[in-house]
Amino acid sequence: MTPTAYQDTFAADHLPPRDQWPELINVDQLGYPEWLNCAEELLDRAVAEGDGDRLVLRTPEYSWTYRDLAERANRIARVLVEDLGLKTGERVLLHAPNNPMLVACWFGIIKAGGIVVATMPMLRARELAVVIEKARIRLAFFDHRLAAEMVETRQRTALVEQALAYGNGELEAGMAAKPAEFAAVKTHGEDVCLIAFSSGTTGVPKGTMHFHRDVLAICDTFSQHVLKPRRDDVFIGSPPLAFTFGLGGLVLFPMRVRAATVLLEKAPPPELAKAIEQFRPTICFTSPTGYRFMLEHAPACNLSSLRQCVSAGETLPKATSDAWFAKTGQRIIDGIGATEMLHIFISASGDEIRPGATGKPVPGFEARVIDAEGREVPPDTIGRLAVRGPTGCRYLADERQKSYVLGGWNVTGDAYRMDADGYFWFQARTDDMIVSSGYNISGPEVEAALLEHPHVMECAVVGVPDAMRGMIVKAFVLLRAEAPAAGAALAEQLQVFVKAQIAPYKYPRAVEFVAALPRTESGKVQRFKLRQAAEAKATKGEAPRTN
Ligand code: 3UK
Repeated sequence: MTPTAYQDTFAADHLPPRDQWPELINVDQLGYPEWLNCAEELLDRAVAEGDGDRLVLRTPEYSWTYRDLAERANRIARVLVEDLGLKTGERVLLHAPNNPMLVACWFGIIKAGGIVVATMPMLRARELAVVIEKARIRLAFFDHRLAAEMVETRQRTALVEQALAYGNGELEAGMAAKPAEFAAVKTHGEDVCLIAFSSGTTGVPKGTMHFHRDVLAICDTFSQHVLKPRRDDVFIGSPPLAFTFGLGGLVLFPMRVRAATVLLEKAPPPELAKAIEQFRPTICFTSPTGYRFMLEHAPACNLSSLRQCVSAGETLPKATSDAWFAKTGQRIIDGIGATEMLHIFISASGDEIRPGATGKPVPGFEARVIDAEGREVPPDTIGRLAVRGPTGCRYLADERQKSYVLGGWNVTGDAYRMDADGYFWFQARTDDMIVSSGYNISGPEVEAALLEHPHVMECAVVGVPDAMRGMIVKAFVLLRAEAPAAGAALAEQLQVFVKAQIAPYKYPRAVEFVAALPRTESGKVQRFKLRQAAEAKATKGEAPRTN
């Protein structure tokens, strides 16, 4: 049984059995005390150590200092404890775009000994209800502009007893009646403080449970050793704080070094590029698509303030890395992370970057490539990625724990190759590998080749059923604005181009031009949707075009 300081033991009671946990390594090296409240560590300590007047959160309209944030978090903690009867260990839902009050709620909940369950602002009532039921949530804070969705959510589930809106004065009125001080609840380093739902590309969402200690661990591994932020850095980026990529990159990493962060409620690439020009941040977190679209739609924007750019969520193709380098002189830091691991565990920065490769295990983590039986394979062999470190997968009451953790290693569902120098090269999601005429083909490798073509803006490559070959490679292509008209001639041009870049058997035998690719809220291409669409077409007797 995990030691817990909590009155409500739901989280501890629903951790997977110990023998299903991944092996946690290098925890002691992090040197954390046994009792630890991560909100106190990241926020109260900043104020206590004299950094209360430093700016921490900036928006296009206003800025908050560390003290402003701490005072708001304290008042929110008091509302939770004194008005809403929060028991320690209770889960609190957050539903809002990236803004300072969302961050204040995050810290308020954790200071009060609650557990944060943050949800992407675009989630609808049906999806919110699933999260609420799974994490047994009684209390919610939300941005008042999302009120309609919250009303509908509460019609679907009766669990939420109190939902307070902010931005319209409701939560603010409760806060105004409270003093600005609140002593953080003494929590254990292994108490759960965060349940992050995996964006997953398919299936029922999985809640991943993370400890107070884990929140600091991601700051003191990837951020400290690979990103290397400084006190005077200004962070910016697009991922929602409900996505742990965004939480780390836009809140935890800056605050660990007392830096500042620019929060944008909506950050599609053109807006992100404009905000970079306006705020002159030094560190940017976004997706590969974010970088590609910034180049396409904001070529004239001044991005010269950036000194570190981080990409995650999907593989960063060499073509994107090169194009960004040509425009900004910056090599993007690619990093693979997962909700289960909380943040990035393989990456590289500076001179260590090899464009096209993800990088090497982040200090504190170990990674290897394994075969179907779980044995490590020799270098340059494609297999399944397995990783372990101070953080790891602990699903909330989910059978899938047994398939994610094998022999103490976290198996992420990614096919990878490690080269002789120890660099890890992403191949595909394991279930996205295409087998055609007996060949194993990685969709993202074909995508990387297509992206080298000047007319290709975005693309996704999947396997679709084919009577002759079992499966054929099909590319869905989104063209650049200045590309010639979509049609058979251009499709053939792309096919010839791919054959010249990579082994010809990998070329897309079918090419379909599309106006957009289906994506998850965290920005990942939903290849299963493309496969389903292609299969539906095939069964309707509409054969995919083959050349
Ligand atoms: C894929 C990548 C290739 C990969 C995440 C940074 O993406 C994050 O978490 P999710 O749970 O998805 C995990 C899966 O996404 N992936 C992520 N990064 C890369 N594939 N190259 C990459 N650089 O399939 C992985 O298993 O949504 C990323 C930090 C925190 C995160 N939660």
